[in-house]
Amino acid sequence: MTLTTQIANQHFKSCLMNAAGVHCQTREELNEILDSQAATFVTKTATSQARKGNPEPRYVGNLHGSINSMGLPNLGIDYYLDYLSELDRSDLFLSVTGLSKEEIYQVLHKVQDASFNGLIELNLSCPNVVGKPQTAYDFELMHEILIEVFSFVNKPLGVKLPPYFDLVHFDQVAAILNQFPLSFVNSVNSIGNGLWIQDQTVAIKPKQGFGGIGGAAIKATALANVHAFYQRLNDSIAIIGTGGVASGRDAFEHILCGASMVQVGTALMEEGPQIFERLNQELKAEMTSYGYQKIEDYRGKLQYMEG
Ligand code: RRO
Repeated sequence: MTLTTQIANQHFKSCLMNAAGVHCQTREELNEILDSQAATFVTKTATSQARKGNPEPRYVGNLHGSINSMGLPNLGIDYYLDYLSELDRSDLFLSVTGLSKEEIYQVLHKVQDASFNGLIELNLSCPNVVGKPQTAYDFELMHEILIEVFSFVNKPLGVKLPPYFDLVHFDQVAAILNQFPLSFVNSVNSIGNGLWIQDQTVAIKPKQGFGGIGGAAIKATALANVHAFYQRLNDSIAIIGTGGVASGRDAFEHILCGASMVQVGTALMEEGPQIFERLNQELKAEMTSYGYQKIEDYRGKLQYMEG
């Protein structure tokens, strides 16, 4: 029995890791993920300069779901590149973005020129920056950004996408993504601009309470996005499944839908890095009950009903 998996020629001892934004802002938090039974880590999404993010409270959650409007708090791209160059490992993920396309290019030029030799996750789907739309909902802009990015980045790079809800949108997005040598696509980021109400008041302060929804509440949407892209993307583009994973069974379903790696956000926030021990054990038990020995025995083999 093994949970090993592969993305962009990198081998991982497990298929479970953190989702960007959760337990990954400081080197101390990232070290704790490395010390856990997670396969690897992805950093908090880094911008060109450090950011404090939105006013608090900006996250509320439990095991049923979460709402956040963190506003991209991070220590700046130089901090993460320094830390990653000390680690000098090719199996770590660095998440990056910018508040404009020019900033995205600036950050990625730095990453391309740095000694970093891991995987880049380009976040095109942050829902929480005041006045900034989610890039990946503007298909023309996303296309333009990817043309420029792949003109100078030759390190393994994938994109973090927001959830889509219409089958035509999956067709349109996949037609764009298939034009590029992407190493992976990560579906999904939080569902943007939900509202969570406690008593008579919004649960978080920024943006009059509007924020990204995560956790169990979004699992069905996440599974649909993973499978829709699995059906449409070139085989060379791996899929990372994110959304609503709090048990081994949840991870099993993401893999059945086509995910090669599964990320954990809300449940990691609630339980801490020891969650990976439980999830690895539960996923192995789920696989044993179906007679599967490895991820590739069932990845993408979701069954449909006849007729
Ligand atoms: O920092 C955030 O507010 C945030 C980001 Br960058 C993201 O990509 N997804 C999210 O739910 N929150």
